[in-house]
Amino acid sequence: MNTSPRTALITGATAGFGRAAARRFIAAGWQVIATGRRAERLDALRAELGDALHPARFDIRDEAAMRAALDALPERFRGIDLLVNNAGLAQGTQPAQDALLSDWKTMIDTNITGLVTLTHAVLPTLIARKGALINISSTAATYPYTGGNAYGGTKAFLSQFSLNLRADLHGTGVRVTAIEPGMAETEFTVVRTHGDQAASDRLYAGANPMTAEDIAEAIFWVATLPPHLNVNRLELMPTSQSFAGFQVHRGG
Ligand code: NDP
Ligand code: 8X3
Repeated sequence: MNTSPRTALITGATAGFGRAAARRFIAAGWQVIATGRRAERLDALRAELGDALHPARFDIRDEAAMRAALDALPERFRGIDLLVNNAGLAQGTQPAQDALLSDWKTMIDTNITGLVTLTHAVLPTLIARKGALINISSTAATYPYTGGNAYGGTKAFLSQFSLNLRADLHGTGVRVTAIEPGMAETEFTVVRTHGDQAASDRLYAGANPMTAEDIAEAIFWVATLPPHLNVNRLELMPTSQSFAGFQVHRGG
């Protein structure tokens, strides 16, 4: 990365980690291209953060819209030093045998296909600028749980994709990191449950989960390390969360 990188493209900046990261980077003097589908959220962020923020509204599953948004970047936002692949979601909490195939396809299209499409488009710029790529994976990439099924699969892809990118980008100076958070309170669970705010409130109640700002700080720390340092993967959990044992079914 250049010694003073200036422009970050942060996907999924209309909520949660992405919005907190946009605020964190702009507070530190960066420019941010903020993406997401909700125009009113992007407009509000632009009003809050000023002209250091360029809103780019597109659905990450829509390749033509993504390419149009990249083509339409104002000149001063074109030199992307940092891509934060954050946009993503879980859909459903049911075990695989009860899950909706449409939910699985939504997660794969968003968390994998959209993400690799954008990464492929931005890589030449990152290489030219010796930039950095931060992928927001999850503890679900490593630790299976009932109902994690396709979501965990998409995040495992992302963690492994990150390590393989490191190998391919060897010698280019481009840094690649997978950040793997555990439980953090954002809109994630409302989205996962198709709008059940009460279920989201129950999950986080009394658990003292991580916050969007915690993860934004981790993203910012990784991005601003000296250029000779690469964090390959960074796993974070709230202190209140840890590991359970294997489950055993008895009785045939
Ligand atoms: P939020 O639901 O709060 O934010 C998700 C963001 O992703 C929104 O800005 C949303 O924007 C964007 N997004 C979702 N789908 C699309 C799409 N099709 N096109 C464009 N943007 C999209 O969740 P978080 O901030 O918690 O999640 C951010 C990332 O962190 C995700 O990849 C998630 O899997 C991961 N993560 C979350 C954890 C948690 O416990 N919260 C833990 C570990 C990882 P919009 O709806 O406006 O399009
Ligand atoms: C989100 C964390 O545990 O809900 O990636 O899968 S978890």
